[in-house]
Amino acid sequence: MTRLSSYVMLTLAILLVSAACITMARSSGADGGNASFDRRTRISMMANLHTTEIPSDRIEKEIEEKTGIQLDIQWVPDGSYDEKVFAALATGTLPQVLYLKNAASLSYFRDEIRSGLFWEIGPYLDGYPNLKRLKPEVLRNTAIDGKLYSLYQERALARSGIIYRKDWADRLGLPAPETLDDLYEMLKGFTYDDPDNNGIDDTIGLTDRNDLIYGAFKTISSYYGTPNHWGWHNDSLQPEFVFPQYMETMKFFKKLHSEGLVNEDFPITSKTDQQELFITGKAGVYIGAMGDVLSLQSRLLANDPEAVLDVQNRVRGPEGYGIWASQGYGTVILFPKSAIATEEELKNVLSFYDSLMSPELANLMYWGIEGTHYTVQDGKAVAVDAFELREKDVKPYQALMAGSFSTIPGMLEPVNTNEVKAKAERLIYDNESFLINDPTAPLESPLYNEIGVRLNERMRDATYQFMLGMIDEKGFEAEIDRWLEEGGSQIIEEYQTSYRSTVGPYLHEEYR
Ligand SMILES: [Ca+2]
Repeated sequence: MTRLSSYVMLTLAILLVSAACITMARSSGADGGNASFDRRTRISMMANLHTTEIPSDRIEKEIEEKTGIQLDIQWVPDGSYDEKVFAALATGTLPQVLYLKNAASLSYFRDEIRSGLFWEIGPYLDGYPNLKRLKPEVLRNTAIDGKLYSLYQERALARSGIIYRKDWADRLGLPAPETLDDLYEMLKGFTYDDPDNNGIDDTIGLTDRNDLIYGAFKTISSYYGTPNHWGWHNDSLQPEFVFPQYMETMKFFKKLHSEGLVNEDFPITSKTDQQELFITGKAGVYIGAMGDVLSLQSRLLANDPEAVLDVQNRVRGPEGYGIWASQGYGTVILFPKSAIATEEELKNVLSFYDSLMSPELANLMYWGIEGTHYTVQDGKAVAVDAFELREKDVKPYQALMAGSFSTIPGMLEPVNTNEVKAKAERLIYDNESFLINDPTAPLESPLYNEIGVRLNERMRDATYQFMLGMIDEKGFEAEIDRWLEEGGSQIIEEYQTSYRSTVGPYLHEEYR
């Protein structure tokens, strides 16, 4: 059974207990399969609706006017999106353009894509001035067997960094942490040197939570130069936890824990509780998504109007700078062969997407109509203060975009009135100059798909046990041996095979 069919079974099971499956197709000429459908001037698509209301067609009409293409958009609510896609697949009624629900959906579709249901578009991209700006490292992550079948919706590649109490650091004469030693000294000072100056021993350095990826661990591991999920060692792909840098990261956390510089129960702390320690002035360093600084700041200021926050991303480790990269896409856009019959039609659709990636149309889709949905101030966009209007007219169309700010020069940046949030945005962009990519993102291991999550849970537990001092290095190595025996060796072998068979235009040596 393919992954998709097992997923369909699961989805059908969910459907049986689901009371209603509502779709919101606005039938503005829903003649997708009709002979009168002019494939040169009409494009049909199925798109994910993240808002509760049926969108207005104001932006749609503008796009049609500027591109000369009539759109048939079938909006499907996010909650029933996958079911609707599977139904269309099963009944052979896919539109010309299919947006998947999210990045994870792509893995369910791998077998269907391999079987030839969708156009391979990689060879065409260079012919389009805007489409060819899509990033190779992100395209690579969406490729299947080294071939590219989709355009992507952009997401920032690396959001992580350090958010810290600038007022505390200034009081103790500590600089912004530029090395792991600086960071350690800051955590120590924030714990033992009364950074809030109340004469009471009531603060700690780091607040962390029960998450090795989105908590502090993975970001610190990047500073140590640990590979992102998997890495190369002696011409072999290996999981991150066999690398010495991973061990160094665990030792760093073990030290923080044994010296009381982090909340003692961080392996079981929720995100809410982690943030609570920060916004109540009990902890001075938060490591994770730097964009969180805006909400952390507003909640902290409510408790302590004198508090000052700052953000930092460039922390130099033994191997220089590094930060783990996400896959860089929110979802992908596929082109079903059942609805696009010829290469000429495919080129017509790609040409439409090339137009959508022009600054004029990208701003229209992202911001709306100037004067109605936004204004321009010093070359930046300010959204009008009319949330419901923007939700109804504009927000649904953002989900139709290919690319975004980093791939469309001339797209209007938002005016950011909050200084530290604006800095966080700049540092998120700066992170892109020293990314650590996951080399297995475009690869496949059938056994990993089957048992990888369970196998890795044991390594996650072993990681916490090491940091809490419950097992030592030998104990951790024993866990690695067990991991190898219970399937890890085969997973390594399968990734090797997958790598050898997919080296292609989107899998250059340079990504190693
Ligand atoms: Ca104190």
